[in-house]
Amino acid sequence: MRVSGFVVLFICSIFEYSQGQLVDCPPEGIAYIPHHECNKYTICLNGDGTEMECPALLYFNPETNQCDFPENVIDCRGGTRPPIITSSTTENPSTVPPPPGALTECGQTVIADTGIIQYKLNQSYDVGELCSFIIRFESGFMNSTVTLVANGFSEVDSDSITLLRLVNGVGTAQRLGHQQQTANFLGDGVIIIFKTNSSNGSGFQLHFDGFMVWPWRDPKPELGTESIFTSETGSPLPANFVPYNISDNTNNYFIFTSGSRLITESYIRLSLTIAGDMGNPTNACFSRFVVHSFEQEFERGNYICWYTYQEREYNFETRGLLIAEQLNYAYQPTNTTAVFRWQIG
Ligand SMILES: *[C@@H]1O[C@H](CO)[C@@H](O)[C@H](O)[C@H]1NC(C)=O
Ligand SMILES: *[C@@H]1O[C@H](CO)[C@@H](O)[C@H](O)[C@H]1NC(C)=O
Ligand SMILES: *[C@@H]1O[C@H](CO)[C@@H](O)[C@H](O)[C@H]1NC(C)=O
Ligand SMILES: *[C@@H]1O[C@H](CO)[C@@H](O)[C@H](O)[C@H]1NC(C)=O
Ligand SMILES: *[C@@H]1O[C@H](CO)[C@@H](O)[C@H](O)[C@H]1NC(C)=O
Ligand SMILES: CC(=O)N[C@H]1CO[C@H](CO)[C@@H](O)[C@@H]1O
Repeated sequence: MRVSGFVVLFICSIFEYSQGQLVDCPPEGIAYIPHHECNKYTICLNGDGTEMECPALLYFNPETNQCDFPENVIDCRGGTRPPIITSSTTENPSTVPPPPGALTECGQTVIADTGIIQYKLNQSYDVGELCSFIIRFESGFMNSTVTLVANGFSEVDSDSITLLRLVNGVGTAQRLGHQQQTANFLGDGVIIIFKTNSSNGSGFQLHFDGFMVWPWRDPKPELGTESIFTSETGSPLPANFVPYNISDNTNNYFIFTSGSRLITESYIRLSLTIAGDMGNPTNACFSRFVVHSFEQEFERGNYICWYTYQEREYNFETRGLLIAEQLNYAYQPTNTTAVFRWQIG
């Protein structure tokens, strides 16, 4: 999937000119305001307007707030529309419709280089909410920028987005929120976790945008499976691993949450039974399992690996979420299988 993203720059101007006329942004929330020139429009974000331009040959359609084919934009004739009168009180949506292709549901995973995640934008979130998304870059290893375009986080939830980059496993954590609106990293993908402390705020929209680091290299996406279990009841759950592949590393990621909503007084108990041979002749642990936990902060797990056939059970507990990863290192035969069991409460 490919979502043609647009980047909203935080330009500190309250007003934008539109054909000699001031565009008056509503003081709060998001609004899309059409322009006299049909291929332009203004995005207002909490009172700040940024003029945007549609991709070539498309016109902004105020009925859908999207760039559209000219034949669908009835108020435009010959590239212009009649002067626009805007009022700061007309645009005050209680929910903001997501852009096309945006991820909006907790637990979604996507394979794309560019896209939008919009969750409860201008809609209240709940106390202890927990929502995660997995992005794997379609073109493989990318230089990616994740930008928090809009958010209504309250002070106690000021840094409520955690990004975990994926690069041969779960890498370093970065926070996004009031302090920091942009993160730049190299990797094969990213896990995005939204976690709240209060019910005082509203959600967010973020954009991710990847660029090839080595454009001359063949695109080679990271292989593996990825799943977020938000409301599973069945246990045991066999892991659906992409098996060992002699020519490629395969990295499989599993995220467990107790529903999209964290039950703050409860723990998730996860047990992981691994059977097989991870083929680590030097104990280098290239092929391995790792279980990370996340309560307030991301806690890196220890490597689990061995080199002769074994069957072992591991138990983990968290009130936040658990991320289990299985890495199969190419050129090193493994034949592991794993079964997850869990209990909430
Ligand atoms: C990645 O992108 C950032 C921002 O565009 C840039 O500053 C940085 O040099 C890039 N890094 C690489 C390795 O291409
Ligand atoms: C929630 O509160 C805890 C404890 O005060 C704090 O450590 C954590 O950073 C807060 N989380 C967010 C998202 O602000
Ligand atoms: C919500 O905000 C109010 C102030 O606006 C504050 O008094 C209250 O403690 C906040 N509630 C939570 C759960 O953070
Ligand atoms: C193993 O990896 C190669 C190279 O990416 C791919 O063409 C092939 O389909 C993979 N085999 C399996 C069984 O996934
Ligand atoms: C796979 O597992 C079997 C035991 O079921 C073991 O005997 C065998 O050596 C393993 N094969 C590889 C390639 O690791
Ligand atoms: C549900 C919700 O939070 N609605 C808010 C959307 O934003 C406007 C201001 O732009 C608020 O007035 C609403 O309360």
